[in-house]
Amino acid sequence: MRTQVAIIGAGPAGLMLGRLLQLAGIEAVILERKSADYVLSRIRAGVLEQGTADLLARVGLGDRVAAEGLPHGGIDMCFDGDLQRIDFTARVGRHVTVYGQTEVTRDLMEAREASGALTIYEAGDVAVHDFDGRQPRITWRKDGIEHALSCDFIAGCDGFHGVCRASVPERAIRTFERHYPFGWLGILVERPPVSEELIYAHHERGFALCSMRSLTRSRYYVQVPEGERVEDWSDQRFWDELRGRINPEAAQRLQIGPSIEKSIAPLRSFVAEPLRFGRLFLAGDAAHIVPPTGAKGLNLAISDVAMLGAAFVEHYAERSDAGLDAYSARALARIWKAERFSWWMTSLLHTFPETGPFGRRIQRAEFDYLCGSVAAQTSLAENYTGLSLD
Ligand code: RFL
Ligand code: PHB
Repeated sequence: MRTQVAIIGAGPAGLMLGRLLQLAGIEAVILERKSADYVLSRIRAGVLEQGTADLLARVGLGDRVAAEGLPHGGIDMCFDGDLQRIDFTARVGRHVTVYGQTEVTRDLMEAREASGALTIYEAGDVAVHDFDGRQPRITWRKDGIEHALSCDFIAGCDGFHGVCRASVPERAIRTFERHYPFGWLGILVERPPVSEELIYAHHERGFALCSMRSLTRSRYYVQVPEGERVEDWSDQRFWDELRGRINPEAAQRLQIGPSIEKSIAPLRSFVAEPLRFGRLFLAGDAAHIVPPTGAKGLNLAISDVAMLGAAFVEHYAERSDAGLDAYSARALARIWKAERFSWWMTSLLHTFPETGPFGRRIQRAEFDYLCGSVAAQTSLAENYTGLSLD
């Protein structure tokens, strides 16, 4: 079997890249370790930057996000119960859209299936070969049979624990990492959200976030120490903790109910450099991780493949490798800015073991500065709604 671009991973990065290539008449095969149902059942990100929603529309998938997505013109920042709204529309003339990653994935999967393009789910033991030569190859096992695919390029869109980054020789790659000694305990509940917009809250007991998936379904998070077990968190314990960390008006309005999903996600900052190894390109979580506090993970995966897709189109349609040669540096410039913003939001809003009384005063001063400065609000709004591709 042969194709032009072999894409490893059917998450948002792999599926969006597949869509961009397909619209340009470039052949691609997607190989995914899990089943389609499993991929769709993962509850992850919920906020789309304006550029991400715009790209969905540009690739012909704008209808459902326009009908069901919730445009948000701002967020609330809360510090020890004090509230400050950051008005995105007033500050930068842009907004974000609340639309779950599950829905983005579903839209891309359905369009791909309808187009007849090939996705191989439940592909085991995927291995990438010869990407430093002219003719890369992929092998995998399915239903007990060994398969092989040769291609011009490999796109490693296989997430943080994928095989692509792990296949690069250690001397060719440099990684940068920051570990946070806490995680987010999140629950999903079939109740209307506590507020029209998201509330990001700092409290001495830790961070809390009030988010949503729709007008009837809410998503809430609280910071928990590393090593905490979901089994130790009854719904009641979660609600009590959340109520104690957000502003009293919101705590009073909060509609609670039985959780329909409950899980703990670790927090990490991670970047791999470079993003290109011969004919292998990394994109999305395969190349970088941000803590979710800036709502950047999914958006960064999409902006990476917007750049990579354009570079492949340039290669095939214009016979120019300028885009492919520039991809790593161009994508990393944007990735590091999103890393900085996500780290900054995390540092402002969480309680760290080493924070201490001085650290808390600094966090308070940062919040007070944000409240009193249009420039600081503009900076937050500009980053949250998404920086331009260059
Ligand atoms: P994905 O979505 O992880 O997709 C990678 C795909 O590759 C497959 N795969 C393989 N396939 C074949 N062979 C192999 N050897 C393979 N190894 C892996 C995987 O099964 C998967 O389908 O990466 P992508 O496309 O880069 O998209 C990135 C986003 O998914 C990610 O950045 C965000 O979801 C991050 N994230 C969150 N971001 C937010 O902005 N807000 C959140 O609330 C939020 N919650 C989360 C998250 C990520 C989580 N992870 C990765 C553990 C919660 C969790 C639990
Ligand atoms: C979510 O709704 O899951 C969500 C929203 C904003 C974030 C992180 C997660 O910053």
